[in-house]
Amino acid sequence: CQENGAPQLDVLVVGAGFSGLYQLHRLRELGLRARVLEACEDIGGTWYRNRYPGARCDVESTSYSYSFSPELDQEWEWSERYATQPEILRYLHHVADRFDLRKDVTLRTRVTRAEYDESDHVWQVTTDTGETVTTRFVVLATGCMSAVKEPDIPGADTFAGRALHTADWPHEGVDVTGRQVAVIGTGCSGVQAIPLLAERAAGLTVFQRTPVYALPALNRPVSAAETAEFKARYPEFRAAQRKSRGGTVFEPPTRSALEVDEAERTATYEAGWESGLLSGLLRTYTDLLADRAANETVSEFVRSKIRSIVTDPETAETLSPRTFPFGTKRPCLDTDYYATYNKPHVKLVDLTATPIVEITPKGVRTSDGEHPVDVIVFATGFDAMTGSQVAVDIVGKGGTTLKEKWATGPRNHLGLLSAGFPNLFTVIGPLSPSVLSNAVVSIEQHVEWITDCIGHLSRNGVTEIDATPRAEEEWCDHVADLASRTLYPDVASWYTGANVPGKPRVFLAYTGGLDRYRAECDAAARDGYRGFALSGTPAGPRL
Ligand code: NA7
Repeated sequence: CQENGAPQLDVLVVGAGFSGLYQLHRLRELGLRARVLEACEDIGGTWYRNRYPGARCDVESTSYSYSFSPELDQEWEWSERYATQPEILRYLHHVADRFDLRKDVTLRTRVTRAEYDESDHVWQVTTDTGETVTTRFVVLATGCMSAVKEPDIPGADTFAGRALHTADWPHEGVDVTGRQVAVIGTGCSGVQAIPLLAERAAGLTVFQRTPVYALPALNRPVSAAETAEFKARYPEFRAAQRKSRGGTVFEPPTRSALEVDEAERTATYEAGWESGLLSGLLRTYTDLLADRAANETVSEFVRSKIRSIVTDPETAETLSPRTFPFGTKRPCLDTDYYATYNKPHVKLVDLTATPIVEITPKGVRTSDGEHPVDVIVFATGFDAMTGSQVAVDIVGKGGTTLKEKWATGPRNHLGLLSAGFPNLFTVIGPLSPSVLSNAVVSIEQHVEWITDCIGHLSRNGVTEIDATPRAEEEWCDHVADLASRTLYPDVASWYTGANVPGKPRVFLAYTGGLDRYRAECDAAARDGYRGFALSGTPAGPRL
């Protein structure tokens, strides 16, 4: 209950995945009243919901894990180079138990609305369980890939068999043994699921609209000796990770792909391919994401690999991306993806030649006929980056909703606060490096900045922080300017919002690197939260 006009909570955190759990831990250290609301039945966020066969991280486990606790680094052991979804979920449960986080997490509670009270500088938050909470600050830890993109295909609800989305897979699993299975979508989720579904299904038909570039993961168990060796250098590794450009540690390239001869380039790409790393190829030359001719050298290298793995030349060609440069849509890390198409019971349907007309009760109808199946797996992706935020009815100053404000694309300052929506922070949201970096490293950077900020405001009696319109405009221009120097914005992808019909076409991430971004955020804080208007008692610095 509220006493003397004080809000019930200092901070309400929305979402109990990697972001929300760490945010709660940090806020506790400040001695603040913080609580997490989570829509799902359990903690884990992305790693709770994406339980499809083959779901695993495509960043190495030792790197895709929290760095804030040296003790945690020492006690946790990863069993594989790339952890599976169940192992990552076990890790998050371990973290929740170890730091006693669960008691402040309320599950099965979806935040549906948040309205800012301009006179009291608090948010009134409403949930689908009928609860209303008054809180000074809100942190949206709702994830970049949590708003599922429902299949925009006519008749999708008429299918008489089993229909599933990769991001909403049943806990008990789905046995496809002996069944005819369709997969629609060949992004990272489809690429991971297809080889495993093919192992059990009697027949697998993959409906591909756009082929992807997939690189071999070369996943393997981690030996006890490797674990011991890694643990010994964890402190040094974590420090380097924090300083890095994308949250993974490597020596940045210094040369253009066009500066070297073909033999040298091919040898370099071979080494990148054999590294089993998502960025193994992109880290070879400076201009792969900035120059089409340079990029074509690596794009063609991957196509040559596809041709060397897939035995049927026509299938190999259909699987070869030709409409966008390598890396401008998110590459995938695979285990046996291309080789799966060599199996006689696996069929590839090229939707550019024969588009889907509708889903029928029996299966999928394309322009050349019906494909009867027992199970349809929609691997159709997400309303990425902004979907989970605009799904909440967020009402800011003057009664404007975030959805209205972002109708032509997201706007905020430093990816952290959107002008007119004070005291509402976002973790790894749009216009931050988020999806172009190791997400956990970005999450820690955001959470730590937000925690320091809230601590500063609390200590100084400041009750409201808002992005200034001018700083916001400059930030949006800066993000767009950096993106315009790359090949990213011209490509239809979820990075540009192009995968969701009607979504404005804006490049959604900061391409300047996590190191530079971190420096910009730190400098703003150091300069008394430059670019933000602080008010309350006593009034804080203003722009
Ligand atoms: P993605 O990468 O958005 O992939 C979705 C796939 O589904 C992609 O191949 C789409 O083709 C395809 N798609 C979407 N709608 C349709 C329709 N209506 N018909 C046919 N095909 C369709 O999502 P993922 O879940 O695989 O991966 C998301 C991210 O999660 C991933 O990048 C990692 O960061 C983790 P399109 O390319 O739009 O032609």
